[in-house]
Amino acid sequence: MPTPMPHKLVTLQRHVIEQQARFPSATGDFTLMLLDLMTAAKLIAREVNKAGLAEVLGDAGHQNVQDELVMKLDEFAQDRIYKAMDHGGHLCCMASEESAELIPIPPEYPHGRYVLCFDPLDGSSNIDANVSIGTIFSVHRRKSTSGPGTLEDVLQVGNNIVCAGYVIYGPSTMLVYSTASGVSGFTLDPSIGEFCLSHEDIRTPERGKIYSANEGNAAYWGEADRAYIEHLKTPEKASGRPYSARYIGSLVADFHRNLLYGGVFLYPADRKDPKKPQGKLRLLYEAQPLAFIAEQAGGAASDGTQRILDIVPRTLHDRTPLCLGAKLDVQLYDDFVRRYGGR
Ligand code: AHM
Ligand code: MG
Repeated sequence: MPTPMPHKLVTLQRHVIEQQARFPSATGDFTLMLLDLMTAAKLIAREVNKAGLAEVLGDAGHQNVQDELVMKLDEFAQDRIYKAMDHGGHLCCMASEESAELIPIPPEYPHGRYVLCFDPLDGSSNIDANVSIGTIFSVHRRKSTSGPGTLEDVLQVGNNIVCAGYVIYGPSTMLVYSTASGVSGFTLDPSIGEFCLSHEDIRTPERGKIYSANEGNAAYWGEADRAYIEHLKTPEKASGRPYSARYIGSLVADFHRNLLYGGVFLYPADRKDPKKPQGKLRLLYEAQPLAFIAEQAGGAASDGTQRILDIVPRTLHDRTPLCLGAKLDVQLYDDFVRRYGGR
């Protein structure tokens, strides 16, 4: 039986071009940049999909700036995004979870108006077990006026994001993005090599029914975090039914499921690693972009004391506690943090 067609066929390319038409003064720069990124996503999807067959599984034999083991596919994804984005003339610099320093645009190429921050392959510790993983990205307008991009261009508050999204490499590959007018999801049709609109105007439920947290770390959490999760698990407290626990340990996959079904993701500050008192997740490459998507879909994101999008990054690899997902569940988390006098 032929695959049923959606009621209208819209490719990502067309969608991005149509979004651009909303801004009469747009030069097309931004559109072309997103299309370059889309190409990189397709290359990564191709490699991830054949990961078990090719010699691409396993670690690359060294650690990154975060002291985490780098996988071969991390390096592949980093390289493809860099090579797709370095010469288009749209970016003034990039920053990646896998690079200790700012990534400059080579001097022989023009420097553009935008900054790209990305996590090339999030959840990569899951790669060898064939679990869904993802790429996360955000785009800011540069602050400096010309020439190579600077730290000031990258260390911007999330409120300045002009576009953010993620690609999830799962049973199918999906790209979900927002340019601050709602959230749209596209599924890659591998037979034609196109991302096609499959999830129009994604809205997340106001209250969820799922919680996602690495409860194995609860002994290292603060009291507010423990009490909050306990609350969600207690039927009498959690509006009559306990929340279901779902934790893949791959942020994009956990976030994507919760976005569609309704839920809250929590990675609190913990005392497991004295070098990482703010928890594990990175503000620029994970928290900010997903907070932007969550808010655009009607959800919320907080560190317990403030909106993630209000936090000003101080360094390229700042970490932040993260509560992300359904609006009422995130508000409740903030209430717990207040009630317990802090995290
Ligand atoms: P990574 O960027 O090195 O892949 O680490 C981030 C990942 C997230 O995808 C996930 O939410 C988290 O680490 C899981 O951490 P933990 O194993 O501590 O639960
Ligand atoms: Mg990551």
